[in-house]
Amino acid sequence: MKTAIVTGVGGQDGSYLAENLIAKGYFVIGIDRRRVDDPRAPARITLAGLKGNDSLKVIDGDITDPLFVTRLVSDYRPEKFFNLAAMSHVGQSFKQPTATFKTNAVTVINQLEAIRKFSPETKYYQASTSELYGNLACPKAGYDESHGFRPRSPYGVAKLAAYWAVVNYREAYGMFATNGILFNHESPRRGADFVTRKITLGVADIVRGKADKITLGNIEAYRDWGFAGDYVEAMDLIMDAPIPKDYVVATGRSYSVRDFVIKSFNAAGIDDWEKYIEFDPRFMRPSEVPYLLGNPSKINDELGWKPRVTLDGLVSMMVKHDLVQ
Ligand code: G4F
Repeated sequence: MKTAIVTGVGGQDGSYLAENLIAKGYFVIGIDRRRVDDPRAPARITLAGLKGNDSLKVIDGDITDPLFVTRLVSDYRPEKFFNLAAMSHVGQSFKQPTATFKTNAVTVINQLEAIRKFSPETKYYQASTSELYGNLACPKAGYDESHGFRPRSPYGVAKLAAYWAVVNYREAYGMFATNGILFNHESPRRGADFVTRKITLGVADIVRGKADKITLGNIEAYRDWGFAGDYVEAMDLIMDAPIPKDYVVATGRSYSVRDFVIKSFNAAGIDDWEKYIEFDPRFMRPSEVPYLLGNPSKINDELGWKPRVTLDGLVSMMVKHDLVQ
């Protein structure tokens, strides 16, 4: 049986990827940080559909511990290693810059080194990000793989170091190591502190009379938002490619946070959305990424990947889900 390790298995992407790999016949070893046994904890919810599945083994472990990682790689010598665990909240990274660097950069080097030493045939996927581009002038067709980087947060800086570590191990040691440069991807499993889910949960609370406002920061930022379920398919296509390369994964369309707000209220049948939105400077970032648009031509041409869900489809899926919670 083919084996894959997925770090961050309890998160949005990890849970979709685990489902996807299991459906393809993989035995998945999912790494999750030990947490109190709270049935509402995100990992318990996202993995609920896989409960009791013999093809999933969840191991509690801390990816910042190099000995844990080394033992994991040498014990299982998996066919694929997907590194999805991270300190993934950009705003929060300003408050924890060194912890973010340890989790998002140093651990990647530890994982690559463990694979180089103990399982050089293992293919490695790093969850890289559109945050690398920062605030450069975005080409009309969107950022692609040949574009330079200029991160704007401790999160982006750490992910940039990890990006280059992956490229370096590929070039120096001939390892199958890749970066998926994913633009924003969302779903009903998205954490409530990311803007899309905060909005759809807020809309649902307003409809039910449990809240009368949603407080947000910069609603003029633009993002290229796709559906996380589509993006995990891209991850595995990248790992099955004949040659290890880095790929942009995006929809090729960018919308503002304001657009997402309007669409979410409209999906719940509310037109006068403005009276429900309040500005709160606490949600502003010391430096912002104002505009992100990805150009997915390379993954489309070389690997045949295309997103299936549109932004309207995504908004409707998330609002519907949150209305019945
Ligand atoms: O939803 P966000 O927090 O996502 P962000 O910062 O774009 O990062 C996400 O996507 C990246 C890929 O590009 C990933 F690498 C990263 O791990 C994460 O998944 O914020 C989106 C935009 C930002 O411009 C933010 O300033 O929404 C703006 N925003 C406005 N009000 C807010 C809020 N963001 C959050 N989280 N909360 C607000 O109240």
